[in-house]
Amino acid sequence: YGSMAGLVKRNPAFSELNAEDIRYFEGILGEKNVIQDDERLMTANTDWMRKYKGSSKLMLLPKSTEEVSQILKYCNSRCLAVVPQGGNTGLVGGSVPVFDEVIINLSSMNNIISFDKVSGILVCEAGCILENLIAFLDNEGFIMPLDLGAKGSCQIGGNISTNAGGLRLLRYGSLHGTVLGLEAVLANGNVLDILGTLRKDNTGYDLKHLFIGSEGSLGIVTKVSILTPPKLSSVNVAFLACKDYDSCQRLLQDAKRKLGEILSAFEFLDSQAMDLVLHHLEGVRNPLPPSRHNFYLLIETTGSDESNDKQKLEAFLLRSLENGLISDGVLAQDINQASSFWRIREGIPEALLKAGAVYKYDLSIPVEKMYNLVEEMQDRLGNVAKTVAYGHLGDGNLHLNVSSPQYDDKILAQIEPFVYEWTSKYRGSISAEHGLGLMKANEILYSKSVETVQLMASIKKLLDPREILNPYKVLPQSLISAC
Ligand code: FAD
Ligand code: S2G
Ligand code: ZN
Repeated sequence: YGSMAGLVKRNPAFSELNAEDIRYFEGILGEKNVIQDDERLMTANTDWMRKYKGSSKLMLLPKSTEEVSQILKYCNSRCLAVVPQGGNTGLVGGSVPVFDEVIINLSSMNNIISFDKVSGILVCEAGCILENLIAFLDNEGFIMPLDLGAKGSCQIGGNISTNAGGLRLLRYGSLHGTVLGLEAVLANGNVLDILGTLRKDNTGYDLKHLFIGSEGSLGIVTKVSILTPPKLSSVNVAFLACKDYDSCQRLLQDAKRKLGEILSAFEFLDSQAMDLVLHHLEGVRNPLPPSRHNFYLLIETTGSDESNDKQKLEAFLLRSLENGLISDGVLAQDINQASSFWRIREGIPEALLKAGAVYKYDLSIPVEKMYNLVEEMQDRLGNVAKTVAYGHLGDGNLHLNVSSPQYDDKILAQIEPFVYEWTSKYRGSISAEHGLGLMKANEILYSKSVETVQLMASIKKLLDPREILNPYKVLPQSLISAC
């Protein structure tokens, strides 16, 4: 879809990069960490969906907090805008430049600093890839409290900066609960060390929460301390089919009661999502005999007693079949089958990308209403595009995606502002877990009051007075410059 520069104007207060800047950065980082190569810049300028494309001429690869501090201190003094970048898997245009912002990529800061096997507290650098942390902890008998389809590329610093939700939030909660502390570098180069590893610390304002979900607009997260749960021995995964959405949401209520403490994930996808995955992903098949199933559920339980947990889940499935809440279901017999069920759910974004243009909406909506929006959206679109619905039903988080062979402004006009107005009418959130980025910076008032956003803008102004950190993102430009 190319550059979004048409939607925003480059801030004339920002300087343009010059040869002296490059020399300075090479002096502190070494030439090989100052990237001007077109190929690598092309990748770093383009988001995962290939929907947002910046025109940065420079990517920096700092190896330490000290180097990040020197970079920001210099950029702040030169009024050079920057965009912090982790794994670049963000889906709202937040991780790539809009114009020529300098890209500060954290990939080289990927060391594990400490792990306490008694408390399960991990301290690591922000550039650690989520999948690598999962593997490290697996050896120690622990797991990460979050898991998402982008685990192979996304970094813990990016997860924190987007307050990523993911597939395990239902059981382990949000990063606002599991992150115990962090280290961040502010726009002026000051290093904020709130890298505490205490479960309880009530000494003053808990400032780490400002950075969790701030999408690189308040500072660059350089280190993290996070509480990791022990890895439990019995994990069971069931793949179920329901004849209607009402059954799905009633099953969720049942699962919370009847599976209770062992429930660890409750994901849903509709038949359009299933069709896309089967059509676009190699080697993926529907574990249930195709029939008039309209909805699929993936339920995972995690506990410490294999026989008890399996028996509990089997009894739950049997009861759900008898009372008609599910029309079919299969319990994974081994880890491979469990992974094949997860592959269906986690593969949907990739299948959507292969299907053509995608319009992504990540919404928190009251569970009982959720599918009404999907049906109304499909009515509005008719046959010019397809609605695809899936998501973390357990968290009331709908991923409503509209798929069409090519991008078309007329389709967008059918979706926006309708989808935001609808969500706002039900007091939902126009961004459940992906953040606002560039895509929704001007839509925040559908979910937050003007006074609230004005306070956010004044905090932004306090921490980043020259607005060099990830400009044009998260908050409406008008409100920031009005401060
Ligand atoms: P990036 O995309 O590089 O950056 C994201 C934002 O954080 C940008 O605004 C960037 O400026 C900022 N940032 C990055 N690193 C730092 C840092 N160290 N300090 C300050 N700011 C920083 N998201 C979910 O919440 N739940 C899901 O289930 C989920 N599933 C996904 C599945 C797929 C296949 C894909 C492609 C994406 C998915 N996402 C999901 C979205 C994305 O993976 C998350 O937002 C993730 O947390 C981004 O991490 P990242 O390291 O790629 O960050
Ligand atoms: C998920 C991924 C992004 C999307 O799969 O849970 O967060 O909306 C999403 O395709
Ligand atoms: Zn998600």
